[in-house]
Amino acid sequence: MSQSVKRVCNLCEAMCGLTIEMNGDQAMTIRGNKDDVFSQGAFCPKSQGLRDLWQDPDRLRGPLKKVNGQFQPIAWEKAFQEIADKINQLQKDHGRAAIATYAGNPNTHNFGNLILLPLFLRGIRSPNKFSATSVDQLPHMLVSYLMFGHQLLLPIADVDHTRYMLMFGANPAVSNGSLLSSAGLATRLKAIQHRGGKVVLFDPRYTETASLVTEHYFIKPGTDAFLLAGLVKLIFDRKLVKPGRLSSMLKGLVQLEPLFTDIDLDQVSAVTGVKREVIEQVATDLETHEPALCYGRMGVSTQAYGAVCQWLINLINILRGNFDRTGGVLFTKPAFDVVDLANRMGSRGSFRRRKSRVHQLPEFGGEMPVSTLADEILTPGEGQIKALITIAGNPVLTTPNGRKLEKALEQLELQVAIDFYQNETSSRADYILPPTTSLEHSHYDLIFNALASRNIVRYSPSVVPAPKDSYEDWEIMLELWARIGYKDSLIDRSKKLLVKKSMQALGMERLVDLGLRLGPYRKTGLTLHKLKKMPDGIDLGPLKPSLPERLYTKDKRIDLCPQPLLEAWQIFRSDPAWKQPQGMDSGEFLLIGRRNLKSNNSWMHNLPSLARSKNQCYLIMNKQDAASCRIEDGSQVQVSSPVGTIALPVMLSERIMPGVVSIPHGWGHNRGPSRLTLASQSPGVSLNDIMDDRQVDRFSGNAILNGQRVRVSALSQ
Ligand SMILES: Nc1nc2c(c(=O)[nH]1)N[C@H]1C(S)=C(S)[C@@H](COP(=O)(O)OP(=O)(O)OC[C@H]3O[C@@H](n4cnc5c(=O)[nH]c(N)nc54)[C@H](O)[C@@H]3O)O[C@H]1N2
Ligand SMILES: Nc1nc2c(c(=O)[nH]1)N[C@H]1C(S)=C(S)[C@@H](COP(=O)(O)OP(=O)(O)OC[C@H]3O[C@@H](n4cnc5c(=O)[nH]c(N)nc54)[C@H](O)[C@@H]3O)O[C@H]1N2
Ligand code: SF4
Ligand SMILES: [Mo]
Repeated sequence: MSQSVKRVCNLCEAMCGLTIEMNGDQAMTIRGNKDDVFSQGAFCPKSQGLRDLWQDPDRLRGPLKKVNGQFQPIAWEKAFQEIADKINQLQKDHGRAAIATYAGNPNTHNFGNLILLPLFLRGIRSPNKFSATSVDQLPHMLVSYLMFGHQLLLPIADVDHTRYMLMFGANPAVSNGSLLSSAGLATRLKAIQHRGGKVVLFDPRYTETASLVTEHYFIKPGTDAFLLAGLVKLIFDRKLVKPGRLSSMLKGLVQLEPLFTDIDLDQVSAVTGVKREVIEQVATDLETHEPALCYGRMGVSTQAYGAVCQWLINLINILRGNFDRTGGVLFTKPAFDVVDLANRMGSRGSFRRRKSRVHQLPEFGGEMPVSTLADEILTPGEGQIKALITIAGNPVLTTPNGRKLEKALEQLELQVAIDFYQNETSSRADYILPPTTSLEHSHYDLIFNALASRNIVRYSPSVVPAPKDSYEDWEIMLELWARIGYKDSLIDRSKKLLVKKSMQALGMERLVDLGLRLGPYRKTGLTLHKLKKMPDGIDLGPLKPSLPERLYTKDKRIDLCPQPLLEAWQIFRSDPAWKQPQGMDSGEFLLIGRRNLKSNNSWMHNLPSLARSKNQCYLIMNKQDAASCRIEDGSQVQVSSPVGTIALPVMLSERIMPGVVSIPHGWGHNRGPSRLTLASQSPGVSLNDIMDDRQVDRFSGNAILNGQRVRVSALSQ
């Protein structure tokens, strides 16, 4: 029996269309779908992980409960009830804040999770909500909230029509694009150059992407805000401010210019390590290339002035008239408009509504920065966290100071993991509730369609049947939600039961259908039924100008100078580096991160098609630096920070800026009673064991993961 299914890969943000062929029960071939309206055959080796994940013998297939330190199977119903009883008891005894939640990255790739998670979190009603957002894209969302009135309204690079792409701290040749869903992005970057355009990249490492672009420049980690400020200054000084049709939609332009008058380009050059001529050339490029765009991702989001960086990037696009313009950056018009739906539900965003208890970090979007999670568990007092529920997240490996978090977890009265792996975080839980995997349920890209370089819509059916007695993530959350609520009356309980039953009867797909029927393409008669008949998807056209209608600010104008960003600017301008760039002692380096091609954060290292025999977790160091520190290629080195020390092999290279070292995150599969047979054979070490959790962008609360200082020394064997 052979069967072929077309399906969008949900393992990263690129959304490649795949053709999956089943031959019998187990044999499965996965290829790119050439007819896909978006990806036209593009795909990457990681796609094979879909099959491996489904077949992985280590993957949990039923719920587990820890009894006397050992996991034992437990029936679903019993697990749900025991967990809910404990949550209710803890909230009754210690208040709502006693229960914390951490939602990891895969939630954004799963439409059931995206729909159910808000309901689940509302049921828990705890201020202690955390997610991977604050180790990632929080600055992007915060700046969108402050300037455009909605945290989900992110400007998207129109890579297919631009003539000039200025890129900071992104490595799409490995990541396949982020906050820029664009299957086959590497080819699209090449295409810009084939049409006579230019791609310029700033990155402290000569990355896989660097070899695809027209020009690459090293920049000292954590200093992009200085460079971007210098560029804005040049735009003003050279009278290049030409917002075009946006002029009438801008607020705060007059206030803006004086901020940049006394920026000194020689200082900028000294701090960033970028030659003054290069900065001036980029300004000239922005003048002579039209349309042009500026894009900055992880490297400039997770650094000291992440929010300032994203603000300045928006300013560069707006001031040059490349905002809301074909070939510049634009807002999308997704078939299921999550941005508008969130608005209708009253959640455009929020900022500083409260502060975290221990470190007074700001709330954003109802969440607290995850860098403070461990201290919120460890610090006694009212509001202390007593229980943690992780939903598709592995914070022991993915959040700063993982060792501290690991210790904190031991102190909890309840830990629950909704995860199909027994890994570094979930192995410490009292209960693990494993959901079905991707291929066992249908798929729709609620978030990434709204972040794509073209408006498209596709539906993906399930490929293999879900086993009997299995639950999808959303069903697990729904079951728990229905039982949580220590103050619930009998009437509340029965109402919840009713909601649960009707959601189960409806299913998540019906909600997607409703979203499509109410969405911006309703007049074309778009329904899920219609979409299902188009297995290659429907192309809804290129991104188009949509302002001022698409803005969510009250006055329908873009706020160029929101008050909170002016405060962030003041903090930035008082950085002592403006006067005197900080020196480094010998043996001291600035640490940056790195992603691995056949991996995703911490969780694909147990999949045979992706696991590599060669160790991926090594330090990259510049050859000159190595010579002065007497470090040999391939030797073991020790890397220390104020919070920890790790040891790993070193690879010497000329492709990294002197004074900078790079380590990938998501490794360290040699701790805890995990069940990751393959991953534990090539465990690596965890970068986040040495990431200092106290280093956060104090303005936004986002973690600083790039540019922390570390000491590197040779380890005698
Ligand atoms: N130092 C440093 N740290 C970083 C980064 C960095 O660059 N440097 N990057 C940061 C970024 S950008 C991110 S997004 C975070 C990611 O941080 P996390 O989201 O915490 O980590 P992941 O490794 O993505 O973990 C995903 C977990 O979800 C499980 N999982 C996968 N799919 C599903 C599913 O469908 N349902 C359920 N229930 N579980 C599932 C996996 O088994 C795994 O345990 O890491 C951050 N951490
Ligand atoms: N294969 C693979 N794909 C992935 C992931 C993965 O783990 N593996 N993770 C996914 C996730 S969750 C995300 S968020 C995206 C991230 O997508 P990207 O942002 O494209 O990926 P990163 O590799 O984090 O790129 C950050 C780049 O910033 C550089 N950098 C570090 N510090 C600085 C700095 O101070 N200034 C500048 N200018 N650059 C700096 C780094 O050298 C790195 O090349 O990738 C996604 N896709
Ligand atoms: S690039 Fe991303 S979406 Fe495309 S096949 Fe690879 S993992 Fe899947
Ligand atoms: Mo991420």
